[in-house]
Amino acid sequence: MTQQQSTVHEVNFDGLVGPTHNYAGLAHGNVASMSHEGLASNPREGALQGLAKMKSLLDAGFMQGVLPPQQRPDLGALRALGFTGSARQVLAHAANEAPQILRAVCSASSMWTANAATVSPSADTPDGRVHVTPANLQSSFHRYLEPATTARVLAAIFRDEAYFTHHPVLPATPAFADEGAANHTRLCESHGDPGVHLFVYGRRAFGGEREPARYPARQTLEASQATARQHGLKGDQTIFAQQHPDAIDAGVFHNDVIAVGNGPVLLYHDMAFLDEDATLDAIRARLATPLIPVRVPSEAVGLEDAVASYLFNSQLLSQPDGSMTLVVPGECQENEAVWRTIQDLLLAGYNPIGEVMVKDVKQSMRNGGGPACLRLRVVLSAQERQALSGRVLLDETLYADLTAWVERHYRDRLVPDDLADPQLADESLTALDELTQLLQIGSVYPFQLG
Ligand code: SUG
Repeated sequence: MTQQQSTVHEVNFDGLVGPTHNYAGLAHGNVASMSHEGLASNPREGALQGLAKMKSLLDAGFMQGVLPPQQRPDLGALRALGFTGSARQVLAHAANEAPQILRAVCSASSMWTANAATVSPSADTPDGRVHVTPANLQSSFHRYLEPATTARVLAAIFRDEAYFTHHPVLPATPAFADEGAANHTRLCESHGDPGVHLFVYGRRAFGGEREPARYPARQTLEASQATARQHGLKGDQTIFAQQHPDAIDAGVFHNDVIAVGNGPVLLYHDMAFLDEDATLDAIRARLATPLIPVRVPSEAVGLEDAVASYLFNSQLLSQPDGSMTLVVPGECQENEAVWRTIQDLLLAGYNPIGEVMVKDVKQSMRNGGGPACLRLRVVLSAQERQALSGRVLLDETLYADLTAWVERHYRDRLVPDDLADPQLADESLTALDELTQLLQIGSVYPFQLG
């Protein structure tokens, strides 16, 4: 490793849980979202749980970034759908005529930043810049509302054109259904080394393979290939593997619900890929260092337990000594088979996973978002970190400021009926206006009320 490579680190950019966080049952095929519809949420607790996770990782020596939530309710979307009048009238009409639409435009789903974009580090791209493609999230209406603001936020933070290249969102149509980094894993020796990119897709738009029967496949091969092309990744740097359709039908709506990779380690369930052997062979053929597959068989953890516990939606993070820390949600500790499997992984000598951290992100988990959903991984060199705009890298002061901001502005209880309350829209707007100043990211929101 060269001197320059050793200053390269992965920065996890976690999404802040927004002030309208609620349980609207919006995500078909996401078992947690479907089963918690209508439950009272606690946005304040959700945001504080997210911040506490970020803070523990910072304290453990990892680099941590933060991404802002989006402006909700999205009044612009309601107006585009024909609701007219003042903000108050628009909200009232939507609540009366189309409560499902109102719920969708209030979702705080941008917290799951693993779906914000696909990012390739500069070590892998032909122009030596970090490449970013915001995901179109066209599979659901509430998430389709995110990309325009996501693109503005990412462009504001990764602004310096000498280091960062931004690509257009892929055409928002089923053929190019894209859910971002949740279906993209970079494997390498260490983060500064060139890596290979494992893109996992749920279906092919143009032809042929098996598809899930019960739930939608949210990522197409064509979308993954287009992203790889945009980033200039070549055939010897990419693997395109189909996710097992039976896993999608069991509630595994993204690959990051059934596999996680870091460095040369791929932790995965035996039902992750339709063709497990071919997938591993293709990775081995391209990876410059020996792959360390950590396979969890169905006999140890069934698909249902994998989905309920989110074992694979853990973060796998590199320590300076080469060992790795697994950051799992609290639900893993409550599941006997899963907890036993984690203990076995820690004791096994063949993999570098040496430590487990358990984090409580229940508010997010009830909508199907675990520790890994809440973060976008961006591998950055020292110069690239230096080139970031805004105050987005977490330190003690930013953590204190954000915690105080949440405590000032967030409610501790929301039920779907509260979403029509114009006061909630005002509160969110005030909170976000203050946040843009706190994070120094400029005007990234449409800020339309009135
Ligand atoms: O897209 N849930 C999100 C969870 C995303 C998790 N992300 C990753 N696995 N990377 C989704 O299904 C539920 C919202 C609601 O029902 O209110 C929701 O959108």
